[in-house]
Amino acid sequence: MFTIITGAQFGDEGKGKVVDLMSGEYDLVVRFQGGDNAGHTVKVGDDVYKLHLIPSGFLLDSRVLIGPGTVMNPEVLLREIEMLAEGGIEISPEKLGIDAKTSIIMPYHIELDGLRESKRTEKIGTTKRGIGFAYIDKVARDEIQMADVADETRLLRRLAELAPSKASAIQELDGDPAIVTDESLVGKYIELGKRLAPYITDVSYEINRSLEKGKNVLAEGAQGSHLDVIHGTQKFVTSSCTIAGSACANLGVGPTKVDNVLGIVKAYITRVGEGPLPTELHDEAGRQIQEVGKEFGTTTGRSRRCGWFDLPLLKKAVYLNGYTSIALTKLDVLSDLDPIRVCVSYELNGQVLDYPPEDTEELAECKPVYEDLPGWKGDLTGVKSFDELPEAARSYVLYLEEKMGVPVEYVSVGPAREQTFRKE
Ligand code: 2SA
Ligand code: GDP
Ligand code: MG
Repeated sequence: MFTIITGAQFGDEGKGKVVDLMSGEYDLVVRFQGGDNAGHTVKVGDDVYKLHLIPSGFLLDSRVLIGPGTVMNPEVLLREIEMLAEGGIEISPEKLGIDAKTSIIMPYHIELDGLRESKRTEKIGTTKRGIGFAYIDKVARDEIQMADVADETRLLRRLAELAPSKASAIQELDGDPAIVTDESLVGKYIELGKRLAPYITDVSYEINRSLEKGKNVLAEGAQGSHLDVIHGTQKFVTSSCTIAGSACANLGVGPTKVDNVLGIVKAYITRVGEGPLPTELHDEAGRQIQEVGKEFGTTTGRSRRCGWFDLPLLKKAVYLNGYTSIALTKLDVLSDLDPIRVCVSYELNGQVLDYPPEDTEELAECKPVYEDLPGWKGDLTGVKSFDELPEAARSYVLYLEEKMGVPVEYVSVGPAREQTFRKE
C-alpha cells in the first residue's frame, strides 16, 4: 500500500502528528520535498519532538527515508540524530536512509537566502534556511549531492568548480564571500560526509522493492498545498512542489502505485510568512485561536497568522491533491468561540467566487463571504470518539466534510498521539 500525506493549507496542519500516528502501519516513511524549513511536531505522552528533517515516523518500527527531491542540511540532520540519541532513540543506518542524489544545503545557500530576502522590497518571509537557493542549484545542475559529500575527491573538485560563481553571487548582493573561500569549509563538509556516508541509499529502489513485496509505504509532505512552487500563491511560496503528485515524481514511484492520498486539514487556517490569507483575523477571535492553538513557527518561532476556515482554498487543495480522505486537526482550539465562521466564497469586484482566482494578486483582493455556525463550550482534549463530541462540534465536522466533498477519516483534538480518533 502506498499512501501520500500532504498539508491542505499553508503548512503546520499537524502532518507530523498524523504521520507518527499512522507510521505504526507502515514499513517505510519517506520525506519527498523541502528541507529543514519544515518543522514537524510529534507528541507522545509527555515527550515532545520537534524535528525538521528526520521523517515523523521515527518513533515506531518503520524505516525512515530522505528522498532525492529534498534539500538537506547535514549539520541539522546530525544535530537531530544526536538529540534523539541523548533521549535514547538510536537513528542507525538501519533506521534512516538518505538518497545518494539528495541536494546538500551549503552555508552559501543560507547566506544567499538571507541576503536576497533583505534586498526584497516586498518580502516573502522565508525561513532563511537556504531552501530556495539550494533548489536553484539543483535546477541549474550546480548542486552538491549527498554522494559528492561522502567522497572527499569529488567534494573538493565540485567545490573548486562552484566557488567562484557562489562568491560572486554573494558579492552581487553586497555580502561577504568569505563564507565560500573559508578554508575550514572543505574540512567541515568532508567530516560531515564521512559521518553520513553509511546512511546513503537508493530511495526509489527501496520503495519500489518494498511495494513489490506487499509492504506499506507512507510519503510525508512538508509545508502545504498553497505553498507549492507552481500551484501555490506565487511568489509567496516555498521552492518545492508540495502537492501529492510531487511525491511520485520526487521519489521515483509511478502514479499507478498510489492507493490513498490523505489531506491534513486544520479546523481553521494559519499562515507563517507573507502572502494573501483572505480570512485572516485581527480581532479577539484571532488572538484566541493563536493563543489556544499555540500558533508559533516550529522552525523560526514566528507568530502564525490565523483565520477562519477557507473553503475556496480547501476546494483547490482537494483538486490539486486528489484526496481520498481527510484528517481534521485542532478542533479543540475552536472551543468557546461562538459563532464559528466558515468562508464559503469570496467577493471580488462585485462578483462572488466559490473557487480562488488563479492570479495571486487577485486572491489578495478577495473579501471572504462567511456562513456562521454555532459554537460549543468546553474542553475537547479528552474526547476519545466522534460520538463523544458536543453536537455543535460534530455538526461542524460534518458540515466541512460535506462542503469539501471528501470523507473525514481522522479527527484530532490535541497535540498528543492519543488525542486522535477515527470518525467512524
Ligand atoms: P522557505 O524558507 O523558502 O521555504 O520560505 C518560503 C515560504 O514558505 C513558508 N514556509 C512555511 N510555512 C509554514 N510552516 C513551515 N515550517 C515551519 C513550521 C515554519 C516556521 O513548521 O512552523 O517555523 O516559521 C514553513 N516553511 C516554509 C515560509 O513561511 C515562506 O512563506
Ligand atoms: P506540521 O508542520 O504540519 O507537521 O505541523 P507542526 O508540528 O509544525 O504544527 C502543528 C502544531 O499543532 C504542533 O505544535 C502540534 O503539536 C500541534 N497539534 C497537532 N494536532 C493538534 C490538535 O489536534 N490540537 C492541538 N491543540 N494541537 C495540535
Ligand atoms: Mg510545521
